[in-house]
Amino acid sequence: MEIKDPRNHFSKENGALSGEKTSKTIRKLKDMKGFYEDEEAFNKMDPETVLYEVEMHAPVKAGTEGGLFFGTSFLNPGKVGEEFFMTKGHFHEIINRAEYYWGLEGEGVLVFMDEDGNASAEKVCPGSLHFVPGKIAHRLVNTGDTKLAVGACWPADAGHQYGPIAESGFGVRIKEKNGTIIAE
Ligand code: S6P
Ligand code: ZN
Repeated sequence: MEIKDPRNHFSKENGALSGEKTSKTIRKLKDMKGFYEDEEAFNKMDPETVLYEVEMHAPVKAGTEGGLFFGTSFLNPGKVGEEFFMTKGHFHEIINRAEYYWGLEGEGVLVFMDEDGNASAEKVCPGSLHFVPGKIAHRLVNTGDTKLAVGACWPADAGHQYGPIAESGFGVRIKEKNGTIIAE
Protein backbone atom coordinates (compact mmCIF):
# COMPACT_ATOMS: atom_id res chain seq x y z
CA MET A 1 0.00 0.00 0.00
CA GLU A 2 1.21 3.45 -0.88
CA ILE A 3 1.48 5.96 1.97
CA LYS A 4 0.25 9.24 0.48
CA ASP A 5 1.79 12.66 0.95
CA PRO A 6 -0.64 15.00 2.68
CA ARG A 7 -2.51 16.99 0.02
CA ASN A 8 -3.42 19.81 2.34
CA HIS A 9 -1.31 21.99 4.57
CA PHE A 10 -1.87 24.07 7.67
CA SER A 11 0.69 26.69 8.72
CA LYS A 12 1.83 26.12 12.32
CA GLU A 13 2.50 29.86 12.59
CA ASN A 14 -0.81 31.42 11.53
CA GLY A 15 -3.09 28.63 10.29
CA ALA A 16 -2.87 29.59 6.60
CA LEU A 17 -4.34 26.78 4.50
CA SER A 18 -3.23 25.45 1.13
CA GLY A 19 -3.85 22.46 -1.06
CA GLU A 20 -6.87 20.82 -2.65
CA LYS A 21 -10.39 21.93 -1.77
CA THR A 22 -9.29 25.11 -0.06
CA SER A 23 -10.95 28.42 -0.86
CA LYS A 24 -10.86 32.00 0.35
CA THR A 25 -13.62 34.52 1.14
CA ILE A 26 -12.81 38.22 1.44
CA ARG A 27 -15.01 40.66 3.35
CA LYS A 28 -14.62 44.38 2.71
CA LEU A 29 -16.02 47.41 4.51
CA LYS A 30 -18.71 47.77 1.82
CA ASP A 31 -20.04 44.29 2.75
CA MET A 32 -20.77 45.45 6.30
CA LYS A 33 -23.08 48.40 5.89
CA GLY A 34 -25.20 48.80 9.02
CA PHE A 35 -23.00 46.62 11.23
CA TYR A 36 -21.00 49.43 12.88
CA GLU A 37 -22.44 51.98 15.29
CA ASP A 38 -20.63 55.07 13.94
CA GLU A 39 -22.16 55.48 10.46
CA GLU A 40 -20.41 58.81 9.90
CA ALA A 41 -16.98 57.23 10.46
CA PHE A 42 -18.04 54.25 8.30
CA ASN A 43 -19.04 56.51 5.39
CA LYS A 44 -15.71 58.38 5.51
CA MET A 45 -13.68 55.18 5.05
CA ASP A 46 -12.66 53.49 1.78
CA PRO A 47 -15.41 50.92 1.04
CA GLU A 48 -12.77 48.66 -0.53
CA THR A 49 -10.91 48.30 2.80
CA VAL A 50 -10.42 44.57 3.45
CA LEU A 51 -11.65 43.77 6.98
CA TYR A 52 -11.12 40.01 7.03
CA GLU A 53 -10.42 36.91 4.99
CA VAL A 54 -11.51 33.36 5.68
CA GLU A 55 -9.55 30.43 4.27
CA MET A 56 -11.48 27.20 4.31
CA HIS A 57 -10.89 23.53 3.65
CA ALA A 58 -14.10 21.82 2.52
CA PRO A 59 -13.57 18.09 1.94
CA VAL A 60 -17.35 17.53 1.58
CA LYS A 61 -20.27 19.52 0.12
CA ALA A 62 -21.96 22.17 2.28
CA GLY A 63 -24.94 20.54 3.96
CA THR A 64 -23.37 17.09 4.32
CA GLU A 65 -24.59 15.61 7.59
CA GLY A 66 -21.65 14.22 9.56
CA GLY A 67 -19.08 16.23 7.56
CA LEU A 68 -16.72 18.85 8.95
CA PHE A 69 -15.27 22.10 7.63
CA PHE A 70 -11.98 23.56 8.78
CA GLY A 71 -11.02 27.21 8.38
CA THR A 72 -8.82 30.08 9.47
CA SER A 73 -10.14 33.64 9.81
CA PHE A 74 -7.66 36.52 9.38
CA LEU A 75 -8.92 39.86 10.71
CA ASN A 76 -7.00 43.02 9.94
CA PRO A 77 -6.37 45.52 12.75
CA GLY A 78 -8.37 48.74 12.65
CA LYS A 79 -11.46 50.56 13.84
CA VAL A 80 -14.61 52.20 12.53
CA GLY A 81 -14.86 55.14 14.90
CA GLU A 82 -14.20 53.61 18.35
CA GLU A 83 -15.32 50.11 17.31
CA PHE A 84 -12.73 47.47 16.40
CA PHE A 85 -12.84 45.57 13.09
CA MET A 86 -14.99 42.46 13.50
CA THR A 87 -16.66 39.66 11.59
CA LYS A 88 -20.36 39.88 10.68
CA GLY A 89 -21.18 37.21 13.24
CA HIS A 90 -23.85 34.56 12.84
CA PHE A 91 -26.03 31.86 14.31
CA HIS A 92 -25.76 28.58 12.44
CA GLU A 93 -28.63 27.85 10.06
CA ILE A 94 -29.11 24.49 11.77
CA ILE A 95 -29.05 26.38 15.01
CA ASN A 96 -27.96 23.58 17.35
CA ARG A 97 -24.64 23.06 15.52
CA ALA A 98 -21.58 23.77 17.71
CA GLU A 99 -18.07 24.85 16.69
CA TYR A 100 -14.49 25.11 17.99
CA TYR A 101 -12.34 28.26 17.67
CA TRP A 102 -8.67 28.55 18.64
CA GLY A 103 -6.34 31.54 18.71
CA LEU A 104 -3.26 31.42 16.48
CA GLU A 105 -1.87 34.94 16.11
CA GLY A 106 -2.73 38.39 17.46
CA GLU A 107 -5.12 39.54 20.18
CA GLY A 108 -8.89 39.63 20.05
CA VAL A 109 -12.25 38.96 21.60
CA LEU A 110 -14.86 36.34 20.75
CA VAL A 111 -18.37 37.64 21.43
CA PHE A 112 -21.25 35.24 22.06
CA MET A 113 -24.99 35.84 22.15
CA ASP A 114 -27.83 33.46 22.97
CA GLU A 115 -31.25 33.47 21.30
CA ASP A 116 -32.66 35.81 24.01
CA GLY A 117 -29.96 38.41 23.23
CA ASN A 118 -27.77 37.77 26.29
CA ALA A 119 -24.13 38.48 25.33
CA SER A 120 -20.80 37.33 26.80
CA ALA A 121 -17.19 37.52 25.60
CA GLU A 122 -13.84 35.70 25.86
CA LYS A 123 -10.31 36.93 25.17
CA VAL A 124 -8.60 35.31 22.17
CA CYS A 125 -4.80 34.93 22.03
CA PRO A 126 -2.31 32.43 20.58
CA GLY A 127 -3.15 29.09 22.23
CA SER A 128 -6.63 30.03 23.50
CA LEU A 129 -9.35 27.43 22.86
CA HIS A 130 -13.04 28.31 22.61
CA PHE A 131 -16.06 26.02 22.44
CA VAL A 132 -19.04 27.67 20.76
CA PRO A 133 -22.11 25.70 21.84
CA GLY A 134 -25.10 25.26 19.53
CA LYS A 135 -27.74 28.03 19.52
CA ILE A 136 -25.08 30.66 20.27
CA ALA A 137 -24.21 33.44 17.78
CA HIS A 138 -20.49 34.18 17.52
CA ARG A 139 -18.40 37.11 16.28
CA LEU A 140 -14.62 37.69 16.25
CA VAL A 141 -13.14 41.11 17.02
CA ASN A 142 -9.51 42.18 16.49
CA THR A 143 -8.54 44.29 19.51
CA GLY A 144 -4.79 44.35 18.71
CA ASP A 145 -2.43 46.28 16.42
CA THR A 146 -1.59 43.24 14.30
CA LYS A 147 -3.48 40.68 12.25
CA LEU A 148 -5.69 38.30 14.28
CA ALA A 149 -5.65 34.69 13.04
CA VAL A 150 -8.17 32.24 14.50
CA GLY A 151 -8.77 28.62 13.53
CA ALA A 152 -12.22 27.04 13.45
CA CYS A 153 -13.84 23.64 12.88
CA TRP A 154 -17.59 23.29 12.37
CA PRO A 155 -20.16 20.82 11.01
CA ALA A 156 -20.54 20.90 7.21
CA ASP A 157 -24.32 21.15 7.56
CA ALA A 158 -24.23 24.06 10.07
CA GLY A 159 -24.72 26.85 7.51
CA HIS A 160 -24.84 30.57 8.40
CA GLN A 161 -27.72 32.73 9.56
CA TYR A 162 -26.69 36.39 9.28
CA GLY A 163 -30.17 38.00 9.27
CA PRO A 164 -30.82 38.32 13.03
CA ILE A 165 -27.36 39.88 13.60
CA ALA A 166 -27.67 42.30 10.66
CA GLU A 167 -30.99 43.48 12.15
CA SER A 168 -30.29 43.68 15.89
CA GLY A 169 -26.52 43.23 16.39
CA PHE A 170 -25.00 41.47 19.40
CA GLY A 171 -26.29 43.82 22.13
CA VAL A 172 -22.66 44.61 22.93
CA ARG A 173 -19.89 46.37 20.98
CA ILE A 174 -16.12 46.04 21.52
CA LYS A 175 -14.52 49.50 21.50
CA GLU A 176 -11.45 51.40 22.55
CA LYS A 177 -12.13 54.35 24.87
CA ASN A 178 -9.30 56.35 26.47
CA GLY A 179 -6.83 53.60 25.57
CA THR A 180 -8.91 50.85 27.24
CA ILE A 181 -10.71 47.97 25.51
CA ILE A 182 -14.32 47.92 26.64
CA ALA A 183 -17.52 45.97 25.88
CA GLU A 184 -20.62 48.18 26.03
C1 S6P B 1 -18.05 29.34 10.41
C2 S6P B 1 -17.10 30.00 11.36
C3 S6P B 1 -16.09 30.99 10.76
C4 S6P B 1 -16.74 32.29 10.27
C5 S6P B 1 -15.68 33.36 9.94
C6 S6P B 1 -16.28 34.64 9.36
O1 S6P B 1 -19.09 28.72 11.06
O2 S6P B 1 -17.78 30.55 12.45
O3 S6P B 1 -15.37 30.41 9.74
O4 S6P B 1 -17.55 32.08 9.17
O5 S6P B 1 -14.99 33.71 11.11
O6 S6P B 1 -17.31 35.15 10.15
P1 S6P B 1 -18.73 35.47 9.52
O7 S6P B 1 -19.60 35.77 10.70
O8 S6P B 1 -18.55 36.61 8.60
O9 S6P B 1 -19.15 34.22 8.78
ZN1 ZN C 1 -19.87 29.60 12.96
